[in-house]
Amino acid sequence: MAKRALITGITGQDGSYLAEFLLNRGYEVFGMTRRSSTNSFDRISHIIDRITLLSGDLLDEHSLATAIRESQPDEIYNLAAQSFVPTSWAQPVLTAEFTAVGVSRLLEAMRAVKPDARFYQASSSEMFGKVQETPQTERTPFYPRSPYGVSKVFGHWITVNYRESYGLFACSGILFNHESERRGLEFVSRKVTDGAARIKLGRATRLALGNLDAQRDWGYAPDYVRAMWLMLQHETPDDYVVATGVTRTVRELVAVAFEHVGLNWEKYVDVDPKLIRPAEVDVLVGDASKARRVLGWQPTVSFEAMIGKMVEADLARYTRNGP
Ligand code: NAP
Ligand code: F7E
Repeated sequence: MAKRALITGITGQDGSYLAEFLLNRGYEVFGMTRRSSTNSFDRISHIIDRITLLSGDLLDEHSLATAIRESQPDEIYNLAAQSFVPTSWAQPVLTAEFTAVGVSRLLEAMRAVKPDARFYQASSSEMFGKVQETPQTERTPFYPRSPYGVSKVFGHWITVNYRESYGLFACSGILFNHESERRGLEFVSRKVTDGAARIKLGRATRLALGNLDAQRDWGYAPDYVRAMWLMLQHETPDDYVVATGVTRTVRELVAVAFEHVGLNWEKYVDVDPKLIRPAEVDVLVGDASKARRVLGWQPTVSFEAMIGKMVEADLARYTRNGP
């Protein structure tokens, strides 16, 4: 019989890639979506006939229990969250409700309705924040630097706690930044590839950015959803860092994207002080040797290839859509 998976956050970047990945492995895929006045199905429109959507919200535990009851999942992937770091300063309480307490609600619903399901929590390198050691591993202490990071620390520890308290098969994947053609336009990678494409096509003349010195360990999202799945296939539940092991500055990211369209970025980019964060995570670099050793996971797409794909997709989108 086909395995069944329930994905919260299926309309997001990772949710859409994970749904495709699981469909390709013969899974029956259920996705939880929340009601809005206009739907946000762009990333899943190509597979919408092959998945079952269930209505639910991380704020509403009853809806989570109903989604689990209706889907009877073997695996639950909790990818839903308020995931944009700057918004977490503007809406800290809502961020905590979604990104922190929402994890407790989902775990409680699973404990009550389907305790034998396997659970994946989308934890984040933002938990390392002001890093206590380099590179960061599963044993590096957390020091989050935003309400988002603080909320993710809660989500991580409540997942570990439910594993230890109730014996649930619950894993926390500590994923470093991962990007793609489906990344939201507000995140720096996509903002830059979209900006380079628009400037190349004469649709914009300038691109405003914040801190160009920040350093991130950027990987490709389809590689990272494979790691989520591998965690739930292992015989024992555990926590894993998923990263490339290479860090780059935002400035390097900008240079690679603009170079791809044959432009010198320094002529087009402005630094806008309004985009500087109240507290910054200066440099992240992950050590994924445990995921490599135990799960056999490794990234397959280089940073340059990923940025190239993203710029090409943005150019194609504007060319397709006309002036
Ligand atoms: P994303 O594109 O922002 O997607 C977030 C998803 O969460 C969307 O489907 C959104 O639905 C849903 N959502 C938000 N609030 C919700 C609520 N109250 N109830 C139900 N659904 C809700 O994020 P992503 O990049 O795919 O990331 C997936 C997960 O991994 C997130 O938890 C993120 O924090 C975490 N993470 C991401 C990265 C990364 O680099 N991408 C790294 C580490 C961890 P709508 O479409 O309705 O808004
Ligand atoms: O910023 C700097 C900014 O917003 C990266 C989320 O998926 O990954 C993501 O969080 C860096 C920061 O991602 C702009 O200051 C400069 O240092 O793309 P970002 P993030 O904050 O690292 C983690 C792992 C998650 O878990 C999150 O959910 O880029 N930066 N100029 C800028 N950032 C943005 N957004 N916009 C700028 O104009």
